[in-house]
Amino acid sequence: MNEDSPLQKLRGVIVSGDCEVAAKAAEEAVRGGIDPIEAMSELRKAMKELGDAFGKGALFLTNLMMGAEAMKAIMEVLRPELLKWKRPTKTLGKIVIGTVQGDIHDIGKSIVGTMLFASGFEVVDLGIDVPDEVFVKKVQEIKPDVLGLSALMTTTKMKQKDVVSLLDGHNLRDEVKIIVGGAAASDEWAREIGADAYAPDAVAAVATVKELLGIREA
Ligand code: B1M
Repeated sequence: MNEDSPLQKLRGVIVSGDCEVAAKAAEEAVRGGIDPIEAMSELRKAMKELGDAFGKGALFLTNLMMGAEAMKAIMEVLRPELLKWKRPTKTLGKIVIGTVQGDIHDIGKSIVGTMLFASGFEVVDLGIDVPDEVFVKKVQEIKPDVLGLSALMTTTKMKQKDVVSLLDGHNLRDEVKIIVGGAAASDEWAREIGADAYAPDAVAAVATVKELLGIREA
């Protein structure tokens, strides 16, 4: 990738963690006609590299936090671009989504929610660190077509399993499709815990939800 390309600049600001520069670089990239989906995919790689460096002890938690803030600043600019896709059609279905208990990672989950909304779904985002019982309560109250559980850590992915079991215990498992995602999840994990599907990223999440609901439109 060209070092001066808008995408490369955005990757650079994730590493430097400067929010102001991040927002300006994102605005410049949008003016230059950047593809927001491609940008999100590249920036996710940059976030992963940051996380890997942190995991190896080469970066501090502060670097991770600053990178996350820069990513959020970029998302504030890219989100309206994604929402431009939204067509005023009747809703394709209701989705309840949240990050499981004990986990405060919300960037990826929010991107998934935005993409689903932009694709025509009604989305209720329960936020982060959502207790198992709240997911169950919201399934009872809202009666969504799909419940989305995000988990980024190996420790918190167990909560995806707990929520599936709790829904089962309330005889609600057959009332809702369940999709899991986040860095800790996988296809195999989804099968193991009795979820209906796993999606590796936001684009796949939209396609998977449509598939689960038998929606064939493009
Ligand atoms: Co954290 N963190 N973090 N962190 N952090 C990870 C996850 C980690 C892999 C980094 C590392 O050490 N290599 C590691 C977990 C290790 C493990 O369990 N194996 C880790 C750790 C250890 C921690 C702390 C414990 C650190 C500490 O305090 N010592 C702590 C935990 C806090 C807690 O949750 N209780 C912590 C804190 C933080 C910050 C606050 C600094 C910050 C989060 C800020 C925020 O979200 N508001 C942060 C960040 C930024 C990361 C990394 C670097 C990046 C995550 C991210 O935003 N990626 C992450 C490294 C990594 O992911 N490899 C890491 C960008 C985002 C667009 O991608 O979230 O993957 P992602 O979402 C994608 C897909 O996964 C998918 O679609 C999204 C868009 O394409 N997807 C779904 C996500 N949810 C989905 C749901 C779906 C479908 C698809 O359906 C429902």
